[in-house]
Amino acid sequence: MWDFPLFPDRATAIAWRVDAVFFFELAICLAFTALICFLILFYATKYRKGSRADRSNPVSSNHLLEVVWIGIPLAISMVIFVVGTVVYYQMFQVPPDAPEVYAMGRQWMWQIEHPGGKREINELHIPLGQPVKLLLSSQDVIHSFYVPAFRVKQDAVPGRFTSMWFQPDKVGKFHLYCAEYCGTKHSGMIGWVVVMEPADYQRWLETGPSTTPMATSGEQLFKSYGCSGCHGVNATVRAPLLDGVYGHSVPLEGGTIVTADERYIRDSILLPASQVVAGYKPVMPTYQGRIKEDELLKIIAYIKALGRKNERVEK
Ligand code: HEC
Ligand SMILES: [Cu+2]
Repeated sequence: MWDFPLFPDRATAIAWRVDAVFFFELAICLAFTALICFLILFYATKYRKGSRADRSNPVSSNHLLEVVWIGIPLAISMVIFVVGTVVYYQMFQVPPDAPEVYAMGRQWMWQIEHPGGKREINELHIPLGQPVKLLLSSQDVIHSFYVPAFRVKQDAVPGRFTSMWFQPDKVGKFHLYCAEYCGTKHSGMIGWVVVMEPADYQRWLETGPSTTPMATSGEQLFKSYGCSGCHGVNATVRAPLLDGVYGHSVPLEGGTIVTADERYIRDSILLPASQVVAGYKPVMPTYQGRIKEDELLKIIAYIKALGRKNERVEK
């Protein structure tokens, strides 16, 4: 069978909106292409050699005409800007209740870890009709998480977190690509996003070997790396308790106030001297190069879980 789809599947609500922006801009381009072709033919005919068109008194300036050809393109480009911005905001405003899945890019695969600790490689299983937030990171070079059927794409950058979200509205298997040239086997860095009925998804989560939730593994690492020696309740070093830090504002030495998101916690661990909490001494050692990327994700998941349990406490 001759099967040549011009467009990939549309499996999220945003997919239609992205396509609508595309078709809208395409329509504008086509309209102007048609207009220009028409004018070329029209004037080429009218002023062809030997025609009796009036060539006396050529127009040298026409203010009305200039206002029109500046005004109309300006109005059109502002409309394109507004339409694009609206869709962009919809794409990047993550619903607050979306569960977080970690996706780590490395040469040349996607390692996925669900909050419950279930892991997969080059496959992401998600339930139908529910928003999912992906927290992206990279162990080596820049990768890019790209699901054409969802019309979303986001870089995974070493040394920091980026995030994306989507809400699938179609059951099925959809291509997952790395969309950033990342070395020899970049083209092999592909996989599937599998959208399942919520009940099937629940069953899928429960199959396979039992898993340790990320936050639990994180707690163990928190102890084995000696974090608890300073941040624990009974520590002798004066360090902030981390309970409740996630999602709250932190006053820093120097007067600025930041919100403790994943990025802040990550920087606090890898580059502690860059952001020192007000009232504390910069005694925390850097863990750059000592903690592996996937371990870091677990420690962060642990600190975030602390944040949900308790309100911020002072020590
Ligand atoms: C030698 C003691 C010490 C150790 C070990 C230590 N920290 Fe810290 N940590 C501190 C101190 C002191 C601060 C506050 C000053 C600053 O921001 O650097 C801090 C700040 C932080 C912050 C920011 C807290 C806030 O309230 O904003 C985080 C997050 C953090 N540490 C996580 C960790 C993790 C994770 C580990 C283990 C991998 C760790 N720390 C190991 C002493 C320590
Ligand atoms: Cu890649």
